[in-house]
Amino acid sequence: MKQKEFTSRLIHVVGEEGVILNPAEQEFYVNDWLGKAHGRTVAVVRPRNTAEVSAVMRLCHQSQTPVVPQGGNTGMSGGATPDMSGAQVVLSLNRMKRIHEVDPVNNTLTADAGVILAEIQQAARAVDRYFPLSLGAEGSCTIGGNLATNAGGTGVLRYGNTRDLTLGLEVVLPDGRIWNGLRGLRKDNTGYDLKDLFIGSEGSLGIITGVVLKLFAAPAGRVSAWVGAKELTSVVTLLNRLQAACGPRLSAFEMMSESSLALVTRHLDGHFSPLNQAYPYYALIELADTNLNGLQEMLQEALTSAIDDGLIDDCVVAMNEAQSVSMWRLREGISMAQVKAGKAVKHDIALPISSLATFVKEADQIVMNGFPDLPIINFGHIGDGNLHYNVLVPLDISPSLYKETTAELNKRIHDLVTQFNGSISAEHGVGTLRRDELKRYKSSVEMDLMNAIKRAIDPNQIMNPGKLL
Ligand code: FAD
Ligand code: 2HG
Ligand code: ZN
Repeated sequence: MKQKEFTSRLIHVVGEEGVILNPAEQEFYVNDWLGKAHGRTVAVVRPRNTAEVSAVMRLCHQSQTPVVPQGGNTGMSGGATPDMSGAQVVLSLNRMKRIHEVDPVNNTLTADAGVILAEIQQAARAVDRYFPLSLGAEGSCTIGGNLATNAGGTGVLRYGNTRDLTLGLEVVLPDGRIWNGLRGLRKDNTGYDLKDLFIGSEGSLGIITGVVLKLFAAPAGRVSAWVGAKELTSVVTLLNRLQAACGPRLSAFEMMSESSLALVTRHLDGHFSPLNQAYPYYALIELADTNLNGLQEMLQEALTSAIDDGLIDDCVVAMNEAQSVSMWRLREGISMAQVKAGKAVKHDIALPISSLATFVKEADQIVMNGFPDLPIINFGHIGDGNLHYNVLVPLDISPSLYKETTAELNKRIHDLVTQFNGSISAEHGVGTLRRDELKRYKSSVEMDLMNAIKRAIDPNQIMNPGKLL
């Protein structure tokens, strides 16, 4: 099919305003948030509903046109960016924004995949329920993108990741057929769990068009605290103590190294720092409950005893929501501060919590020996064992040296992750960023099974080619 005929058939399906052909208007869709992935596209197509997605996919199936699904385009692994060929279609879900049902009795919410995560959270709050997925990009990422990457964020410690929050799915397959699995059931043993195949598949198997999500009782509020410690191992011990003392009230436990906080204060947040003195490690801790009585005292008491025992060095408990918000702003600012400060070589890794401190000691040694001038930006969701162990490279580094440094750092850090039985992709996904490394670190049996699933569902390989596999 000629390009002109193809684009006019796209317009026939979704209307003029649903197809972007002008390269200047395509700019947002062909570059990623980090400014690292760039591509070109034959057209950006923005269907309004599942029937239109299905018609677009039928057309792409017929013409063998590769499709790159895109939600909010906040991903960090290059998964939503087309390649440079100009032959791929970007299928954006950003006009599929309806919340169809909020059911406070079944504790479920049914929505289109293009709904922004913050709007899902808001719709749950409106019926006095809670949707716990929370991450720095929540004002612009979509729930479909969250499912496609099995996003993590700060609530995983208590509520699990996106997979754990999903009950049902609707997916348009590569040939345009629609699988309606929009069931709000907590038990359904009728064969293979197909929804779990699509969650985390990064657009490589089909287009997620609708979701049924779990809702939870709304917490009455939260109490936050900021802790300073000399050793990472003390921070991990504090996590265990708080889990024992506070049980499910412990709703977040984030760690930041001094260099991560310094980056935020230098590039974003003036000189605000919750403690008077600097420490090598900080933790941002949050308790939440449906009943706030005694919550602040519980946190205060646990932290005071940790100071008395010499486990941590200092702490401050937020006295109100505004203080909580300022603490969280520091934590959530680290990604943007990295973009401003340099080019981060990112390692989004998961480790057994018991190995975190030893891993970091060894990794720090590797970086300090091999790359003594590069700052380590180490932070993350250590309550669930997820570190963002990043190394900052100057903005003006030459492309060839950047490539060489990235390859060397990735190899050394990811080899170490593997020695500790960890994962080289905890929450951001594989995309193009980790695709080649995946083969190195996954067994051939796992790769064979994944390739067999890909061939079974997408035999013509039109779904997000070059990503993940
Ligand atoms: P996109 O970036 O548009 O796409 C991501 C991938 O999903 C691509 O492979 C794309 O092809 C595929 N995809 C998107 N929509 C669909 C669909 N409907 N059907 C099929 N495939 C689809 N991530 C975390 O996990 N935890 C964090 O704490 C976190 N913090 C972040 C903070 C900042 C400041 C930023 C910029 C990003 C952060 N991220 C985090 C990464 C990112 O926000 C998440 O990966 C998010 O889930 C991506 O959603 P999106 O809608 O932007 O997806
Ligand atoms: C976070 O936890 C995100 O803030 C982004 O996952 C991590 O910028 C990063 O490396
Ligand atoms: Zn993260």
